[in-house]
Amino acid sequence: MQQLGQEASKYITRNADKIREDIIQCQLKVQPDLMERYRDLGYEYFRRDIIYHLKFLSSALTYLSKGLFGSYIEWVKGLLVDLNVPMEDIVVNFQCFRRVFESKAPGPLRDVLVEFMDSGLSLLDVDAIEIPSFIEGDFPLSELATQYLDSLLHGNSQSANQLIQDAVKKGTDIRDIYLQVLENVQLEIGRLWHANQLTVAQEHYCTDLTRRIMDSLHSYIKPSKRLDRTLIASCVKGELHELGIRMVSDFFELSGWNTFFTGANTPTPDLIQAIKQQNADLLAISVTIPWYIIEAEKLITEIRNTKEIKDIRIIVGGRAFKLDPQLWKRIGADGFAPDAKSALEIAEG
Ligand code: B12
Repeated sequence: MQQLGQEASKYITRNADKIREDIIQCQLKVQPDLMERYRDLGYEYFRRDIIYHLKFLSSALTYLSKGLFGSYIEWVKGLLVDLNVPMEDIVVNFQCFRRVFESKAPGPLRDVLVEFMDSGLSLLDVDAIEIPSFIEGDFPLSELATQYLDSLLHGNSQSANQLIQDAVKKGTDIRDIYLQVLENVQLEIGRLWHANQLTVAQEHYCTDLTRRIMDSLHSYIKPSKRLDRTLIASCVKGELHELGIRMVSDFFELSGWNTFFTGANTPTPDLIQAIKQQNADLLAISVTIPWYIIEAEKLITEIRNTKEIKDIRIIVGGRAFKLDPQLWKRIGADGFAPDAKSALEIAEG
């Protein structure tokens, strides 16, 4: 069955352009006014989005994970509705995916593709669940998180920075600032962007400031003991979300580990070379966008086939693995943790 999913995934990747044209033809038959309603730019986005949907579907099929595809459908539905795309257009679009697969996909792949589309379509019927705010929760630093976000959204970098520096000087643990303030505020920024309440420029501004504040906090990392253990922390090839794995790396450093943080978009051969050179004990890999899970799997396979480093312990994490909690096992990792604190716990436990 897993092999069928992988073949269906390859079929989509190889034929994406043709499948897209068939889906568009199907949708134009049902909604002939679509091109006129969307105008040039809207129509371009509509065409582009079909490729995005196919990429997410393809990565979910690789791991036969309806959970991964379902979470994408819920996410994309919320995104498009908030951008004022009529629900009917979204439903017809995904119905056309189903129709095209049913009529054109080769025999054995057809069933699995139709099954995945049916599971996705069933979620379009359900009312969108409103994602609650990440900073209004009942946690000790929620007020600081609210003030910090407020400063960011007003473009007041000095006040944002001052809030964090004051909290550290008052003795607040950097780890609490990372997880309760910086992580939650990043997730809140993502939520606001998804709800069309924040622009990409604002997100970039906030993320960059948070990254710079993390840089400034680095000077406070003074572990009470030094361990003779080395962590390599990295994102896979293509993956640009690096704040989370940076937090993981800093947590290990605070606990006395030597850390070698390579950050975003690290090419596999270079990472393998780094593992050898650093004589690392542990590799932490981060994936946020599901279509890069395959890169993590390829990396792990290559490490297991490389004599000098084949026994290194590998843990994975990041948003993609949280969407389907069983996924880490299927790609051959040794462990998974949902946040930086538990990453350290599984490594040292
Ligand atoms: C900032 C951001 C970006 C920045 C990243 C910059 C940077 N330097 O990191 C940029 C602008 C590059 C970006 C790009 C994109 N993004 Co973006 N981005 C975000 C945002 C708003 C915040 C991410 C973040 O900083 N999180 C905070 C960190 C601390 O959390 P974390 O990564 O989960 O890490 C914690 C744990 O997961 C864990 N962990 C992390 N790694 C590891 C590893 C191990 C081993 C372990 C054990 C634990 C662990 O520990 C961390 C700390 O506790 C999210 C929103 C969200 N909900 O995630 C969207 C989001 C992830 N992005 C999204 C999208 C769609 C994209 C783009 C595809 C957009 C586009 N059309 O181009 C691109 C893809 C780029 C790419 N190739 O990777 C979507 C993904 C939707 C989906 N269905 O998958 C999100 C969810 C936005 C949204 N709400 O819709 N993005």
